Amino acid sequence: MRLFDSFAGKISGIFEKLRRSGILRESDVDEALREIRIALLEADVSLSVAKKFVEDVKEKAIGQNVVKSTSPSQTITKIVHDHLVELLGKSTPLEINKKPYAVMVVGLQGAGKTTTVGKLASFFSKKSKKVVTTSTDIYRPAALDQLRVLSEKVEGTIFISAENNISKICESAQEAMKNENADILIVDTAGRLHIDELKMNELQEIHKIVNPDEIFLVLDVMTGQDALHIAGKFMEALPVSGVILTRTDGDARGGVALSMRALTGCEIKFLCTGEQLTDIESFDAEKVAGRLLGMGDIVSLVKKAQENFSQEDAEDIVKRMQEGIFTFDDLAEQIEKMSKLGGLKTILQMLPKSSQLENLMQTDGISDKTVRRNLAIIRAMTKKEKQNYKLLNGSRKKRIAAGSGTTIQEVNRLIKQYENSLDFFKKMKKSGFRKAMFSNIGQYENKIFR
Ligand SMILES: Nc1nc2c(ncn2[C@@H]2O[C@H](COP(=O)(O)OP(=O)(O)O)[C@@H](O)[C@H]2O)c(=O)[nH]1
Ligand SMILES: [Mg+2]
Repeated sequence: MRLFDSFAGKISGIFEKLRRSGILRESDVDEALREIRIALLEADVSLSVAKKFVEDVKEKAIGQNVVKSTSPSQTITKIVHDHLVELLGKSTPLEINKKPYAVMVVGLQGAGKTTTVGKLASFFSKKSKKVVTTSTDIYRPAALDQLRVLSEKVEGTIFISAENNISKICESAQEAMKNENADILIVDTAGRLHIDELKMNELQEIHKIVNPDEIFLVLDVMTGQDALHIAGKFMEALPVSGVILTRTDGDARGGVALSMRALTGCEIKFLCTGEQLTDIESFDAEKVAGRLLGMGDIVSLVKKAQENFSQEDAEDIVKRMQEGIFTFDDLAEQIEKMSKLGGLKTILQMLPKSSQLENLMQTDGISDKTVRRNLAIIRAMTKKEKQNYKLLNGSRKKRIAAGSGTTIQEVNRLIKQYENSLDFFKKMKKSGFRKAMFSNIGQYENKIFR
């Protein structure tokens, strides 16, 4: 997620400086607070919010007598962390175990509603929920197809459509919920390019029929401060229960996320980080605050890994390795799973900021491009070759390079990586596998991808 990158860089820089300086004077703290204020303003946080934030931190710092405390830089880091959590706002967990559970998704056209409905279906489906999706966007037939296609990609999710009548659509979906014994209903709605053109009464009608447990407002962070204005308008018309921010992978600054709670009172529920179905994460103020302060985000990485790798998968790999049948096909599958985690960039971003990792990315050319090329090489192999890499002689390598649009050097490098990962796996004891995979994912990555 790039949303907070620049802000996080500045904030963690400020604290690194404090940590390095050891003894803190009152003036050091003041200087840090001044820098935090500037960083907030540069992140597009409104002046009033930035001012209040710094004043609150200062008051707390004086109250706790930071300068005289045993570890001043830690104390001030903790204070700022806690205030960031408060600023971002903790969100109440969704009660998705309630059955039936219904969600309505609203927002302007192009904000990312339909994509988000697909992502939510995927998110709930991973929690073993059976989902029904439907769309009341009767004005654009393409919108219905878009949601149908997305829904088909999510296991166990059923897309329901009906004739061009909003109440009929909602009723059909509710009927399907019963007939299919489904858990969660997600209703997509029509948007408009501008808030003033929006048919609020239509949304209110849908709200009345569906009686959803949550109304999620989808906002594109690229719209900047305007998003706050849009949120205000929606909140006047509907009991919006949470905000979902999309395009956090773009180059928007973090202002919307940092000001949403303070200025609208509305909770942020999810962050969307790309166009793929898996590019969604629950919003966790503690985690974001940790990320902002350069504490990394191992927790969410591990969570994501656990969602995508099952215990059975892990055991299956171990078994195959022990039997000596971990093939290139298995490697390809592992690589694909890694890219499901959001690609290498995302994974590296979630790890604590460290120049070592950044250097690795730049100098060793670990990139999603390399991953794709490696997959192409594996796909260009014959079945026999995938099962027994020792068959790969010069002429076969040449054919594979030509077939995958890569070079012999790249083919050789992949074979070397494969041998390395065989080694790596062999060294792992069965019981330690899952632990090693999840707690040490960065290292695992390097073995697989280098
Ligand atoms: N990069 C990026 N693109 C997104 C994200 N969410 C949605 N999109 C894209 O935004 C465009 C509009 O999304 P759509 O769901 O059709 O918006 P709607 O009009 O609100 O239903 C599509 O091309 C999506 O792929 C996101 O989090 N990141
Ligand atoms: Mg749509």
